[in-house]
Amino acid sequence: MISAESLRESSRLLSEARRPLLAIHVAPDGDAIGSLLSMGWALLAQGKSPTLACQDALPLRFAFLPGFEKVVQEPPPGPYDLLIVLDCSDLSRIGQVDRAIGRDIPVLNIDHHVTNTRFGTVDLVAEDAVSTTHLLYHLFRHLHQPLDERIATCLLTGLVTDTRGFRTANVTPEVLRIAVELMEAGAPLTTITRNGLDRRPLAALRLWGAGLARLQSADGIVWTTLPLSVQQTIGHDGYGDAGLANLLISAEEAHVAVVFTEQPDGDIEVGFRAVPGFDVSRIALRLGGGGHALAAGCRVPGPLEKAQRQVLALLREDLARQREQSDGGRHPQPE
Ligand SMILES: [Mn+2]
Repeated sequence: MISAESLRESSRLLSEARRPLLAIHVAPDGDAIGSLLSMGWALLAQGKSPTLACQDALPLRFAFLPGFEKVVQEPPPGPYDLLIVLDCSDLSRIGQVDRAIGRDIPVLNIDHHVTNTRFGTVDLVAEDAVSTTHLLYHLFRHLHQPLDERIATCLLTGLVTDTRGFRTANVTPEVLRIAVELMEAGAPLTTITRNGLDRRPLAALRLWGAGLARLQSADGIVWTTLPLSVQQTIGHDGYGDAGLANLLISAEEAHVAVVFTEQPDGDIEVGFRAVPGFDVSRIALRLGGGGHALAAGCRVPGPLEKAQRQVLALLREDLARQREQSDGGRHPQPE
């Protein structure tokens, strides 16, 4: 999964650092937060003084995670001697945290997105890792970092949330073995599953209602739009589509699901999901975004109607090509 050399290089960067700045992506998810906090605890244990940063406020349902309250949105100007970027396919994903970096410092890029641009001084990147915390597990083993209850809890949170409770196609017996080890170290699986996957603000359910009311379907694509006015009426103050794309891809008719979310700045956030056998990371990458084969996203200029028309046209083309390239039976024509 990861080369011995990248593990060695990572541990060299870490051993040379005294005051590392740790950053995760905007609109943080369970894997990003679990990665940030577990890395923070490991660095503290090694006598470092880490600063943990995320441009956006962390969702409160993750407040059970040890160290949650230590994360800052605007890190002090430093100086820092290492930037550790976690769960980001490219450096722009850390948003305005980059303002705190200051002088030129080495970058340790730890990520599992297939679209990762290898922007680090050292890249600890493996696309077959189910989560960034999966990579951190191996890094911590390499560093002989003991897995105490805090670290185990944060690591398991990334495994559980990015695999949606061990349901994705990339879950191997090895992943489950790691989960067992983390539970034995004290990680509370039920608390993690409930907070990481099953809880959401009431406004998110209202947003789903609005999105479902506008649902459309054609050519194996199921999609909807979330205009800014609708989000404002509902009082949705979260990020993105509140998981609506995951709900749409459960439609039996769907090969791909898309949610178009209008942003306050007029841009449109586009979230893609695919059923196994299809790949939406290619179109997301082509439109300036990134992600995984089955879950990806990008931002395109508005207005909503135009973005919808253009993205759906490109997607239809791309899906037709994917069905053509496949071996006939693998991609049935949409009903
Ligand atoms: Mn992740």
